[in-house]
Parts: sequence; C-alpha cells; structure tokens
Amino acid sequence: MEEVMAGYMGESIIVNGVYSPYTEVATRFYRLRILNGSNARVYNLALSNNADMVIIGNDGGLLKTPSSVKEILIAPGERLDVLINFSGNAIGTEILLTSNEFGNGGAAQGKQRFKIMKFKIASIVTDIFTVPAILSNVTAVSASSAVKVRTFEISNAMEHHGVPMNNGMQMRHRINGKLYDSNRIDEAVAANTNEIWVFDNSKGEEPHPMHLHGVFFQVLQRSGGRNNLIASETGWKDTVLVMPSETVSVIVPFENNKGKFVFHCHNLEHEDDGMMLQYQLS
Ligand SMILES: [Cu+2]
Repeated sequence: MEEVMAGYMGESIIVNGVYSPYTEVATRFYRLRILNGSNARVYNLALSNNADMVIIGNDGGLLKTPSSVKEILIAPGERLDVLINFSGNAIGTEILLTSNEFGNGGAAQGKQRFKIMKFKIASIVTDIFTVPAILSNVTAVSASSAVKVRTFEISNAMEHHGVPMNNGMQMRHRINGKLYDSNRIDEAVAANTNEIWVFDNSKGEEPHPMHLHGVFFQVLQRSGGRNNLIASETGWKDTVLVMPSETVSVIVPFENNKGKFVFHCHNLEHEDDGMMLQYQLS
C-alpha cells in the first residue's frame, strides 16, 4: 500500500542502466542532458563539491537565459539541460552528482542524501568556453491571453493514510475526484486558444508531477509551498512538479494539433492508479 501511495522507489539508482557509474572528465565545461526516468522518485540534484550547476534547458528546449543553482529538483518525466564546469580541479579529484535531502516531499520523498554518479578528473585542458548570456528567444505568453481557466484538484485530500472517504469511495489517486476512463472526454478544448490550467495540491500530502500530452506550456505561478518558480521553469515545459500545499498555474497555447490527449501525474504508480484524464482538442 505504501508503494502505491508514494510510488515505487527501489533501492538502487541507475544512470543509463548502470548502477554506481563513473566517467572520466577533463577540466572543462560538460553538458549533461538529464531525464528523470524513475517511477516516482524526485531528485534534488547537487554536486558534492558544492559547485554551481548552470541550468540552460528543460523539457521544451533551451531557456532564454542560463541560471546557476547549487541544487535543483527534478521530478519523474522532467528534463534538465545542465552545464558543469570541472576546471580548477586537480587530476584524480572525484566529484559526485548526488541527490540531497529536501523538505515537504510527503511521507517518502527527500528523506535521504544519496550518490547518483561520479566524475573523475582525468586530464587538464584549457577551456575558453563561456556560457552565453542569451540562449534562445522564449517569448512569454501573457496570462491575459487566456480564454479559459480550468482548475484541477489533485490533493486527494479526502483520502487520508489509507482511510477511505466517508462516502465509501476507495482510496485512489484522482484528478477532480475522477479516475481515468479511456471512453470519457473530461475537457473539451478549442484549437488555437490559450488556456490557464491550475493544479491545486494545496491540501495534498504527496508530490505530483503533472504532465500534458500534445503541448508545451509555460509556468505562470506557484503559490503555497515553495511559493516561487525554480530555475528550470522559465521556458517551455510539458511536466510541472506540484509539491504538497502548492497550487501551480500554467498557460497552455493549444495550437491546431487536433485530437484526443491524456494528461496525468507522472508518478507511475499514481497514473496507473487512475490519476489521468483526457482532453479533446477540436
Ligand atoms: Cu502523483
């Protein structure tokens, strides 16, 4: 039951299928393209030497401008494009990519620090690369362009620690009280319009990375919890992490890619449990 509620975590972190991997690096910038392919685990990525990670891209491509962080959360389904500068380290130095502890992750997430992979300095080179100040031209979609606001309750708040709701509904992961039904269209969306979608986890106790198929969106606002956007949330995204007590708004330009699409929590056990609905774009 715990594994369905939190999602299955396992006990070994693998990178490209390898447990406890390492790679040799030179004293220069490297670009890491990271996908969190875990079932359920949210990582708080950091480097063991406390070096900066320069966030340059996310789910939808390059950000407009780079931003340097010491640690950054990445939820299942999210992607990160990161520059790391290994210059200034002596040969033989070992630097670990770790996941650090973090707060407000519900019953199971963020409780431990653990190692993900190792970088070993193997050669000294001269690197003249500098990070560009402008990476791409992401134009902000204004909130006022939205023709509709839809709110999705993802707290599952009525189901507390395995105790069913008093109306007898089973303890399941739902969106707006509903479980996935492939024969039901939950939201009808007009093509070529912008909408604001709000994911409300304000009463929730679990992190939910919410993912829309068929579109990219921009994150407008996060209230409650972290109360702010993070470095990877400035460009185009298709998955956004909504932590317990948070409400996150995104603006979605629905273009002309008509058809039936799902949107769901990207925690595999949550989506398998039914935390997925469908929209029809027409
Ligand atoms: Cu979830």
